[in-house]
This record gives sequence, structure tokens and C-alpha cells, in this order.
Amino acid sequence: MLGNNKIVVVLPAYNAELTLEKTYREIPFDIVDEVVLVDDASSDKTAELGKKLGIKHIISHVNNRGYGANQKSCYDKALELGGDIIIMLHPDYQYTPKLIPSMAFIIAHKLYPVVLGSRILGKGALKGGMPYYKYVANRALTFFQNLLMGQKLSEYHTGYRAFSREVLENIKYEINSDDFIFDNQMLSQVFNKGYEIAEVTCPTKYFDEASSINFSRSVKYGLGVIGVSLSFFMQKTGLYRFKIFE
Ligand SMILES: Nc1nc2c(ncn2[C@@H]2O[C@H](COP(=O)(O)OP(=O)(O)O)[C@@H](O)[C@H]2O)c(=O)[nH]1
Ligand SMILES: [Mg+2]
Repeated sequence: MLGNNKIVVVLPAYNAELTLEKTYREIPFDIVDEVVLVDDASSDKTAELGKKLGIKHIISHVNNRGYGANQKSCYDKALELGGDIIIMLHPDYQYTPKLIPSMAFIIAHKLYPVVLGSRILGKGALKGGMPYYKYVANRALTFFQNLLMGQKLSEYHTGYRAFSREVLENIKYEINSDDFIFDNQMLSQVFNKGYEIAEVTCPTKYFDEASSINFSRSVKYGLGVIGVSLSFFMQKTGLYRFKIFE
């Protein structure tokens, strides 16, 4: 708890057996109340390991439904558990759990209702081994998206995100894509509702188990980001109405 806020950490997992324990052990349990692990039909022993570690809330998808679908299960469960502050952390040990208190405090003190751990603030991304093409694409897509959405984030693509309960209750994340573009749709929904987003500098590590998205999936994601940005712009200017922004 932080004040009267129940803190729930959600771990959207896919083949995270090699990194789950390391990630889990660094979660600051002095303030974190509940951990939710959603296993998207991994081919390794992610769910079994979760049980062994003592994670109370484990949801196993019967079929592989995708990263967006995984997060839908995460947030549904976190809300059901009565979470006031919900923090999504990838169980691939790419982002440090040690930032959870900082992110949670910003929300608990009602400074901002959403906080992102940014790899682009500071010089962490390239130093941490982010592939150069991903870095350049990240910067270019972020520039384009800021322009069309009238915002000034350092990046829209981090996998480290904290939300207040109110935000999750007020955006329709359930109608978003089941694929990676879910993340980007969600941030555009947050901005569409007029919420502000804070960012904290976050170190990142790239190693084999922490990064599996290949070039062609990245291209698909990049095109999706352009689509989301254009949709937001058209919605705001009244040119068209999109379901995700209703
Ligand atoms: N549910 C689900 N998650 C996936 C799938 N592929 C990757 N992920 C997860 O999506 C997140 C981001 O993928 P990752 O390969 O780490 O991307 P990168 O770190 O940005 O290069 C990680 O938490 C992965 O476990 C999938 O097919 N289904
Ligand atoms: Mg990763």
C-alpha cells in the first residue's frame, strides 16, 4: 500500500521462464500488494515457475492470443483485485522493477495519472544495447506521433507503464488490438481523454531473452503507430470518428 492505494503489478508473460524469477525477486514488496502473471500459452514453463515463486494470481491463456490480449487479461484482473495503481512490467528483465516506487508515488500523490518508464530520456537506450534500427525508428515514430497528437513524450513504445485505476476504468482498452499496437492505442486513448502522462528515465537492457520482436514485426508495429497517430488527428479535427476513442 502507498497511503490508501493498493498497488498491483501485472506481468504480461510469453516464454519468460529464464527471466521471470529475476524480475519477480526485485519487485519492492514493501509497497506492492498483488502480482498478476498472465501467461499467453508459452511453450516453456513460465506458469509453473510462477506458481513455484508463489505468485497468487496466475492466468493462463489456452491459446496464444498476443501481447495486447495478454494485457487485457492483466488489467481486467488488476481492476477486479481492487488495484488503485496498476503497473505493467515486462517479465523479461528488460526494465528494472526498482523504479516501481517512484512511478507509484507520482500517481499516489495525484501529480499525474499515468507514468511511463522512458528509455529515451537520458542516454540509456543505446547504452543498454537497443538495436540501432529500433532506436532510429523509435525516434522517428515518436516525432511524427507527437506532431499529430500535439504532445511531447520522449517515446510511446516503452513496456513499463503505470496507470491509476480511474484511467483504466475510463478508456476502452478492451476494444484495442490483441497485437503489439495495443500499447500505442492505449496511450492515444489516454491523451484523447485529456489525461496527462509523466515520464521517468529508465535504464534498459537488451539481451536475447529480453527482445524477440524481429524486423518484420517491428515494421508492422511501425505502420500501426502511423495509423494510430492519423486516427487520433482525424478524431480530434472531427474528420472521422473511431471506436477506440468513443
Ligand atoms: N502475449 C504475447 N506476448 C508476447 C509475444 N511475443 C512477445 N511478447 C511479449 O511482448 C513483450 C515485448 O516483446 P519483446 O520481444 O521483449 O520486445 P522488445 O523488448 O521491445 O524488443 C515482452 O514482454 C514479450 O514477452 C506473443 O506472441 N504473445
Ligand atoms: Mg523486451
